[in-house]
Amino acid sequence: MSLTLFDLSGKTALITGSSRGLGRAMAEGLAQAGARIVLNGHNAERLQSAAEEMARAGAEVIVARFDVADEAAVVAAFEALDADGVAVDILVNNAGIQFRRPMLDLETADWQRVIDINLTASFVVGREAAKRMAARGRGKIINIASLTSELARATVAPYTVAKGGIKMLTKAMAAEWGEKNIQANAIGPGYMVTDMNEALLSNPDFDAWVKGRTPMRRWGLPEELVGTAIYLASDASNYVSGQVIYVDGGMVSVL
Ligand code: GCO
Repeated sequence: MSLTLFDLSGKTALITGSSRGLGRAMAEGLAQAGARIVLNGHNAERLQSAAEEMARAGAEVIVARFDVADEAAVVAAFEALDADGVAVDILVNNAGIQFRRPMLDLETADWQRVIDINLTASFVVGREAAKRMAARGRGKIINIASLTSELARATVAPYTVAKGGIKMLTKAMAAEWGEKNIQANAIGPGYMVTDMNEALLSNPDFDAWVKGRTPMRRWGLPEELVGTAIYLASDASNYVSGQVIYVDGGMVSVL
């Protein structure tokens, strides 16, 4: 009985920003747990090659190309999925960008772009998914938070503010959508080996800081999010909502 709780067979998962990085790792992991995957990105070439690679590995993959920050495109994408009879049971709001600059030098337009993509888009995509989940009487929403949902680091203010907002958006979703049997939770990755962190990984001082500051003394690997993603996407978490689970080697819990 216990392991079937984690079985995602018959479920469809939309993961935004899933042609690479953390989103791609979670898409592959949810596919291995049995889910059909709706792969999303805004770069057509990267999205198509990711879908082909996953299909060759045996995953059932649908491509949904849209920019999460373009509300009209998001609405149209969900209408297209409706028309194709594709019901999204699991949403992973993963798409996000980083923009590192001290606030004294930060243009408001750059601030706004990070907020639009990393926070507002999760509300818009979440709302469109939840409308349909509510009609079906069940759904799983997994927002991707961050260590910066709890702690600030200099030079990443808009990202920090957005990720702090993601933590509270997750609780707001839990508050409003619990009665519709939608569970909304978040995963807070630690310092992970991703393209977005290339500049940090290749900086010896920052690399040493991460290893010293993390109890496990190492960076995390994208595939190390998969177990938590499967748990939050599955029946194993049907009475869990509003939570943030940090997958961070212990970093957020220690000084
Ligand atoms: C940075 C990093 C972090 C990590 C992650 C930590 O510049 O500090 O990009 O933001 O990516 O979000 O949880």
